Amino acid sequence: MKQVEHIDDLIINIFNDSKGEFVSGQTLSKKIRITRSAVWKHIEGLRRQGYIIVSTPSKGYRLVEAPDRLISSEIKKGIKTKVIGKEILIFDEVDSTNDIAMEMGGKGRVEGLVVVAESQSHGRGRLGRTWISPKGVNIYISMLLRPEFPPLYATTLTMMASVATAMAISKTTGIEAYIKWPNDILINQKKVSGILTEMKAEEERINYVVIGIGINVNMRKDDLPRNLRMPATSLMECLGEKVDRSILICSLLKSLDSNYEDIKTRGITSVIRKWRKLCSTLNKRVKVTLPGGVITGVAEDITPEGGLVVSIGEGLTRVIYAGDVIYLE
Ligand code: BT5
Repeated sequence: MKQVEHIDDLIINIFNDSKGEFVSGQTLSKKIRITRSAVWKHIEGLRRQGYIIVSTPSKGYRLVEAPDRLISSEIKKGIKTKVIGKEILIFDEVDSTNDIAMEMGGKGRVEGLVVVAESQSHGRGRLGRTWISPKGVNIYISMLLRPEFPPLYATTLTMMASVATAMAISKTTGIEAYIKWPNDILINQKKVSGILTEMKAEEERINYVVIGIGINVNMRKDDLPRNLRMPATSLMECLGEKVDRSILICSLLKSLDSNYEDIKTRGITSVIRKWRKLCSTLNKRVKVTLPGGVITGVAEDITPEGGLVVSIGEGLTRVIYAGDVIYLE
């Protein structure tokens, strides 16, 4: 597990500011306060990561092409948030960004800490399922929150994340994305994103919550996972062109931050209102697989705690808090 180097980020920022011009080794060494041989070592390191950097003894270094890589300073520059994204950690490869954020929560790290990875070796869905997480093409992100409401309302945070994800996707790409209860984001009935909320709680209070979001961004059609319970898609497949992952992450963090602020200052009603608008599950005939069996009926409503109200006939309803939904129409 290697955190992407801070010095590399500084060098890239200087190259970006130079707008394609040469930057001398001396300038880099002065600005970053490292020796010229350390500059050279970092340039070599960046080349190994796929950066194309030309150099001449008289002029110095020039960045010709950068690989598609997430950089925390670039993301920080693109957001002005109150809580979410105050600290952003980016890793090349982790087991699961949720595991890292949960660990950080246990260590008392600040609310709003965000963990991002280029790939996950054990990306997780609910109930121990796998989240397929190839390198450098998608978004795998987890954030640490310390909300001051009882554990019963934790599902509201999954709803908040679903709203923020659907809104960020639509804003960045212009594609309409919809929420499928409880934690899927769909485009054209295919799954483009999934959300995993985990928490450490006592009976009456939440110690901390981690919300993990996976979004298939630039996965090519042929690389999309097959034979899943629900067909998968990526934003690139829907849009026909690559999507800038940094811009999408910035939009996601901003949307999460403003919705979280809404919950804290005005309660959950406004997020639930937005959720209803973006949800494709309500008023549909559904089959719900529960831990203890299967029910069918019409998804009628959502409770303030995030439970799905399903009308099962003869005037009877059931409220479901966890399960997998299939649309029957
Ligand atoms: C989810 O679970 O959809 C939650 C996924 C959360 C992933 C994020 S990535 C960042 C953070 N770190 C983690 O380790 N996890 C979170 P669930 O509803 O249980 O759906 C899982 C199912 O989705 C799998 O069993 C597959 O059928 C399907 N699936 C797996 N990978 C997929 C992908 N990349 N795209 C679409 N579907 C996928």
